[in-house]
Amino acid sequence: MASIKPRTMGQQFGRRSWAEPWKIKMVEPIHMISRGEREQAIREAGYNTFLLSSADVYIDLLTDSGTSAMSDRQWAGLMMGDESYAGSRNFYHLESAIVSTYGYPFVVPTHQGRGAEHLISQALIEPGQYIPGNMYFTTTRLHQELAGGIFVDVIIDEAHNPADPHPFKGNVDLNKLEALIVRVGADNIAYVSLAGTVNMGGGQPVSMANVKELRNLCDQQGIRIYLDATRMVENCFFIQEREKAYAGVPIATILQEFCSYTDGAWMSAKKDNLVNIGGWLAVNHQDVFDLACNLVVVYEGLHTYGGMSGRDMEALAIGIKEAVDDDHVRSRVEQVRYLGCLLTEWGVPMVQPIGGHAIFLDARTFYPHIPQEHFPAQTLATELYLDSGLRSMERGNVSAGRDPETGRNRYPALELTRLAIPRRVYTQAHMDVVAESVKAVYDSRQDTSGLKMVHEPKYLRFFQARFEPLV
Ligand code: P70
Repeated sequence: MASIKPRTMGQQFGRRSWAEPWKIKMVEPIHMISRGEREQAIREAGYNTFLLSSADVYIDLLTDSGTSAMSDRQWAGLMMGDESYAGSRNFYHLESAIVSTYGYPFVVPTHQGRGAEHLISQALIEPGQYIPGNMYFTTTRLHQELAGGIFVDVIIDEAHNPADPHPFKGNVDLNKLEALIVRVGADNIAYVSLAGTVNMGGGQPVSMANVKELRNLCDQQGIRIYLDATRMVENCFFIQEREKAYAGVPIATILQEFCSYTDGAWMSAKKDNLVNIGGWLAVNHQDVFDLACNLVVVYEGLHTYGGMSGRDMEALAIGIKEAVDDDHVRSRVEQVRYLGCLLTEWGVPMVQPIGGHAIFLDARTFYPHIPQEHFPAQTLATELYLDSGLRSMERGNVSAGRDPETGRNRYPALELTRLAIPRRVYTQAHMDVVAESVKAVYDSRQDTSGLKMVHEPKYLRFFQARFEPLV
């Protein structure tokens, strides 16, 4: 024992340690089932982690969506629900939280992010129009396509290379956007679909400089910009960290400025906004608001609840304010980075730089002997579950689905397995257990072979597809 010299996190990084700005008041027991039980569970789930029962999962990094821990204030807010059908006071709290935090004057609540994507897509896209964006997101693109639109990826090339260290891999390539405008004409572009951070690219941020330039170009062309603000708070942390002019500027101020360069935003409140369910659309223009308000009553509910209960809206209004606290955002992103730094140090291939909400393992480099049609990222998710009951998610060619025109499989450059960290839920010790499990699976990578798909749903196939081992 004498030779062991324990070192705190702060000592390892040559600074004083800091910790999460909260303490734990209530706990939820978790435990790891046996290897034999895990083998049976993943077989019965068709080797798809979406089809596992959560009782069979030990550490759940499937998603950071709706899985965060609410604060005592948010739980208190649940008791203050005004469940009136129309004009609930909780809606007005929510509206004012969104207006004062994000800056858009017109707010429409929805049951979750894809509800808002549906409204904006149906309101603004004419069949045959183009929607350029900084990489696709599954549900976002599907709603754009269902409205008759054609998504075009205009993210910078660096975003498609997992090893490229560019600090703002979410940036729009303005040359690609200009080329599209020249090719199809500004009138045939419904709007620019901008996401901060970029989920499918590894949680990578967009810089303030880039959104300003984008605004200039779009102003010249008369094109509007709508923002997927789902993880925009995390994006602002990277701006604060990496763009000199924003060092020391509060996250809340950076967020206001970024949003001011866009015409509106849709939100999955299940992420940044720290609630288990909820979403919203908020816009600058009365005409878009009127369209969305009309659609919301068809698909979600009245425009003063949009699919949420009064108590949900109260918890969300409080979550929005907590989400922009600088200490909270730092501890959230730095926890992800802690896990990422361990794995990087051990040579595990993953998307660099480490993103805001998750570690994205590079499954192609991890398993160079498994071709993409045998689903290396899906295979890696299976192996992690078998090793430790750790649940992750495929973000590769299963997620990319098929081209709606040709019916052919899309083979994206990025074949990733995502370990998404819920906010305010797991400790540093959980991260250590996760890191050691990934390392164990990496060390035995030669013994692994791929999967074949035996059931393929038409839409968003990754949620319900079933697989079998090749051998
Ligand atoms: C995830 C979740 C949801 C999401 C998102 C961005 C950038 C919109 C939404 C939709 C849940 C998910 C969704 C599809 C496939 C896998 C997982 N992302 N924009 O885990 O919001 O789920 O509330 O309808 O990340 O990344 P919602």
